[in-house]
Amino acid sequence: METLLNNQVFCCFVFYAVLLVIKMYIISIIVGQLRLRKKAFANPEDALRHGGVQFMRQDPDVERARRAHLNDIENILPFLFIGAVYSLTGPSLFVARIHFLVFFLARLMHSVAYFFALKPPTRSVSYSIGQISCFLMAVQILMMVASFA
Ligand code: GSH
Repeated sequence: METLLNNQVFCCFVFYAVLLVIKMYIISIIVGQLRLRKKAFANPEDALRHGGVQFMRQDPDVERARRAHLNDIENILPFLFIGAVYSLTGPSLFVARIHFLVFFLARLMHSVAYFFALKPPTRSVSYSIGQISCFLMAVQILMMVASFA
């Protein structure tokens, strides 16, 4: 662990990775709060506790927040793997930071665009920019390890 934390690129990755995980926690909290505010629960026991089984229902705002969270799971989880392995392939700190920062900002923008239903193609562009950053890291990892395959 000490050796890993002596690796500046890995520390840079950890910084952005942890920020993104915190962002996911925040979205999860928002989903919970929206459920309470809109009285739209996923389970009968929750609905019963908050007024009756009729509140086991869907709400457009809750569903939007859930989709934003799901999209984060689809994209940020792979980044946690790709970014960590990429950090260990010996890239320059400058180049690596650009990859991590671009991904971080793209995912932040994706959440904002999703929550506020920003005009298309804002969300798709954010998603694509994040994917390009991850794809570039994945290619660099493959080039590094291809000779061992
Ligand atoms: N699971 C995604 C989907 O069903 O759309 C795969 C493609 C994707 O992530 N697209 C981005 C997105 O924000 C840009 S259009 N999709 C909306 C979503 O996942 O809810």
